[in-house]
Order: sequence, then structure tokens, then C-alpha cells
Amino acid sequence: MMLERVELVRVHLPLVRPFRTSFGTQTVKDILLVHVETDAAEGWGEAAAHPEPYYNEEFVDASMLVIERFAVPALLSAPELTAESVQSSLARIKGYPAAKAGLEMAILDAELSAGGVSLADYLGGTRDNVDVGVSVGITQSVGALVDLVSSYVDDGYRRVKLKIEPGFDVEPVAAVRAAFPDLALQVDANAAYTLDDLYHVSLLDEFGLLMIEQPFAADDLGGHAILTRRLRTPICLDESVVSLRSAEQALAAQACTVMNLKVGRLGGVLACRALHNLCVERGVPVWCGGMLESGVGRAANVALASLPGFVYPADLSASDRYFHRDLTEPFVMTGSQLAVPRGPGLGVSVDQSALADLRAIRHDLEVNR
Ligand code: OSB
Ligand code: MG
Repeated sequence: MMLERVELVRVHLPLVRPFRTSFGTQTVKDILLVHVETDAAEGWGEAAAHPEPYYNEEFVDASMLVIERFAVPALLSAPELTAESVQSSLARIKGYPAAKAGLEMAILDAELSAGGVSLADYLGGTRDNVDVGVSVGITQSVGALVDLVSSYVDDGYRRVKLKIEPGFDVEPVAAVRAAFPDLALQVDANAAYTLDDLYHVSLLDEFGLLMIEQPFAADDLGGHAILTRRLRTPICLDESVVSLRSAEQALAAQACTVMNLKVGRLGGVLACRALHNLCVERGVPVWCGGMLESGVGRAANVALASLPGFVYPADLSASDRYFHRDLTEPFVMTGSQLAVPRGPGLGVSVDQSALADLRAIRHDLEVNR
């Protein structure tokens, strides 16, 4: 394929309610879409980074700059442009997995659209619907959390993830567990604890949680290994796993028993598929994480989650859990599941009037050869 145009589209999409984690609060989702036109077809991707370098090192302004200054020039000078070659063409650029994922997704969408193949079929998805859950932010009070979880349960969610941090952990988890004794429940600390908190974190072991996600710092495999040995509850890594190699090292260190696979953290859906295959081979259960993506990134996530090794419900909710108006046709939940898009490519279309109404900033990159 030949790249004829690359456009970056930045949209500030209001969230239905603020989303608070241990590293900050988002009230608006800062979305970066990548739009490519090739000689074969057009394609869309989403670079799902955080607006500040608080989740990992990447942030949206930096993703844009890296795409414009380094990634697009690298693709233009590569000997060939195919979705399969994007990763290796961009390998010289260290880090910026969300930027790489967004570009790869757009090129995949173009390539598969031209070939009439859906992303799920291309990846080897085996399900038509994927089990999903909801990730619930930190609230002002424990009572507010129980009410919020209750409203999600009423909406049909059967798996709930609670964000926790020091000062908001055992008490809220105990309250939600008491109110919903049979709910599939898990927690995510986004690296807010240290090994000094080992005893405190171990108090979470009595609530029958599906897993505890990333309690310690991304580079603390040793700490996670100690916790994995100490607790009955499975330990899941998110921020620590940034590549196939780091995943192998985490497994060798026995630092987790479950992995969260996230497109914007691992550098694209193809890297996620590769890690999924490794985990299947090793018997490690995985699930699909999210970054409050718009319908563009969500379409890719849902296709990915249709692969057979994704055995826990995904952190992918219906569009209306995030936004009043999504940037694509909305994802709707039925029976705690989302349907896997079956159209060519991502299988969703970008709503140009939504982009205009939301005053999206569109930025055409130089692609002259
Ligand atoms: O750690 O999984 C996380 C959102 C932003 C940054 C990090 C995380 C999250 C989520 C959101 O938990 C999950 C979703 O997209 O619904
Ligand atoms: Mg997480």
C-alpha cells in the first residue's frame, strides 16, 4: 500500500461521569484518532494514551509529536507498507506504544477494508460476543460507590472492577462485597502501593476477588512475586507488561498469574495477539483492558477480546457508560456482552458530524515523497 494522507484528529469528549484513579481524575476523555488514506482504502485508528504521563510515560501531546516527527517519516521510508510491517518499521522508536498502536490500527483498518475482512476474523477471533465488565472509579464516599455499583448492576454488568488507592481500599471493597455477595469483583490499584503495604494489601484476600491488578510499581516484579506467593487471590499485571519480553520476564519471576492485555500499552493489536498466543501456550489466563477509548479503539479491543485465550471479562463497557455521544455507532450491551463487529476492517464508521459538533482539531501531516 501507499500512504497518501495521514490526519490526526484530537477530540475532547466529555465523560458521563468523572473517572478517578489513584493517579488522577478525568472528566473529559482526550482522544487522538489517526486517519489514513492509502491507495487501497482509508482507515481509522485510536492512539489511546493518557493526557498526562501519570499512567505510563506516554501522554497524548507526545503521541502526536512522535507520530508526526518520527513514526510517519519511518513508515514513508520503509521498503513496504503493510499492517504486518508497521511494528518493525517503528521499532527504532523507543516507547510510545499508544502512538504506534494508533497508526498500526489505521493501516490495518485500511488494509482489511480493502480486502473485505473483519479485524476479528483476521486476528483469529472465535466468539461473536465477548463478556465485558465495568471499571468503576474512586468515589467521594463508600456509600456513593455502593450506589454507583448498584446502578451498573442494574444496567446488566456482571463483573465490576473497583479502582483502589491507600485510604480507599479495604472498606469500600468490604461494603461492595457485602451488598453484592455473588458479584464477580476485582480491584485495580494502578501501582499505588509499595511492598511496605504488603500486610495491608493482603487484607483484600478475604473478599473472593477475581484478581488484584497492579498493586505495585511497574518495575517491581520482585514485590509482585512476593505478593503472588502470599495471597490466594490471583495477581494481575497491567503497567508492568509492555512487551513480549517483559511478559516472559514477569512469568519467569512468577510476578503474576493473570495478565491484562491493552492495545495502547503493548503497541498495537498485533503485539497483543502475539502476547495472547504466548499466554495460551503457557496456560496463563488473559483479559482485555481498556483506556476509556472511543468507538474506534473499542472496536479493535472487542475484536481482540474475541480470541480464545481471553478468559476473564474485558474492561470494555457499552458506549453509554463512558460518553453521551460516541464517535462511532454506539456499542450496546446485551446480557453483559458486546457484539464483535463483523464488517470489514474495524467494522465501525466514524461519525463526521460528531467530530464537527465536538470541534475536533484536525491536523494534516506532510506525506509528500
Ligand atoms: O488501569 O486499567 C487501567 C483507564 C485509564 C487508565 C488506566 C486504566 C483504565 C481503566 C479503564 O481501568 C477501563 C475502561 O476503559 O473501561
Ligand atoms: Mg489497570
